[in-house]
Amino acid sequence: MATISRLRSSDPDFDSQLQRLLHVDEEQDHEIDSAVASILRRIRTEGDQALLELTKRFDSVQASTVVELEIPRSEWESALESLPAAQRDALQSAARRVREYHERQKQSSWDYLEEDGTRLGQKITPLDRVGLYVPGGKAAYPSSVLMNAIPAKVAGVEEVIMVTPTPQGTRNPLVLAAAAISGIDRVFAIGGAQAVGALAYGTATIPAVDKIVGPGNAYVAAAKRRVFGKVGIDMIAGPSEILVICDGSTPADWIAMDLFSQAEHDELAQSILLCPDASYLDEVHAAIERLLPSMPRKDIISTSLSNRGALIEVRDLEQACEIANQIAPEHLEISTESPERWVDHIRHAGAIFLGRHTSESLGDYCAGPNHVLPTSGTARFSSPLGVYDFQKRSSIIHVSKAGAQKLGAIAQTLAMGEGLTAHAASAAYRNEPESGPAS
Ligand code: HSO
Ligand code: ZN
Repeated sequence: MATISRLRSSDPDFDSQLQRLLHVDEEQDHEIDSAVASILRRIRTEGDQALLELTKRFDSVQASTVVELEIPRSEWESALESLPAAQRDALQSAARRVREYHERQKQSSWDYLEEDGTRLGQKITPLDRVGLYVPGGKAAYPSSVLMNAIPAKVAGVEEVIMVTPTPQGTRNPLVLAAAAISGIDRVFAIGGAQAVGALAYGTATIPAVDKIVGPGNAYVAAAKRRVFGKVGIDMIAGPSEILVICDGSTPADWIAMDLFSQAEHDELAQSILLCPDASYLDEVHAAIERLLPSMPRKDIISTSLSNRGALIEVRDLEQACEIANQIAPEHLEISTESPERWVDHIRHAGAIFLGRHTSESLGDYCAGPNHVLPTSGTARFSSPLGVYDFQKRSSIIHVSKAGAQKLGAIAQTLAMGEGLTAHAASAAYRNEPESGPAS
């Protein structure tokens, strides 16, 4: 039987109860980190040979060269063809919708001309090469392949290299099919910290990438943290979260199932409901108890709900929005009449789902927006994964002869103030009215 906490925002110690509920143990495991450090060192110094040995040790995959660990495109294409038609069509529709949404995120270069002929601008360039980590085992989500690879390809990334562990040589056909439709360029059957190291440093066979994205276990996360700086990384994803604000007008079963939908990801996932109506909270509570026994992942759901879930009675929907901002959830459902009314009140959430027909699960798979979202309150300062994560900006500065007079005077003064005379002289050379070429 699932127990889920019932809280009331009017309780005198509500704030501390909420803090306890939101607390995530962020302490990093030193044993994992030092194991990862030595794996990365080996990959950096021994390259392919270390990758082969570690892949044999951790995945029981025996190969004599890393070349054998590349999964050829023909295999992903036949994985796609062998899928039941409904699966293939669903993946393709999802990919199309995700692509259409992300096309709109493309940034463009811009510039402007000043009166004296100086031109300033910003040039947008896609990253050259990106690595995508796809976990093996229970969290191998083909939908995450689409959500990571499509924005990279829309951004114009030349080469996206996917790595995925294949324990005992077992390859996941849905993941390979997703690679085939999302524009991935190469796939290697490697995983763990050793795969992250191979992508970051490059080996004789694995090309070094500029950025590594995609979720992974604690070893993968520790490896990403360690290679950050040598390459870019995406955010380190925490457990999934859903926060529902409901006015009590949505069928209780629907909301119970929305809470389950994130709880089923992980024992540490977080599902919270905020509602001003206590009797509606009773209804949802009853729906949870009634529906849970029929869920195949009932053990995970029930652990997640009892450890980190809550049904919270709030004063009104305004207060619900304030609490939502405090939590800054990964996913926020506003399941009320006229949900648009509340959007202006929300400042911190990874994705906002409006209205009773918008279940969060639609966003996980196929609505179009990205499902890689900031977790653990990081929506206060970060955003969904998008095309902009695979594009970078260069500043463009083209100063005219007249502009050099004006800017030179400013720069010289500031440079002298900093005691940097070469800076000042370099500006001054161009600051002599009759000197130098015309443009
Ligand atoms: N809700 C997850 C993404 C996902 N859901 C993948 C189903 N498959 C991200 O928080
Ligand atoms: Zn999900």
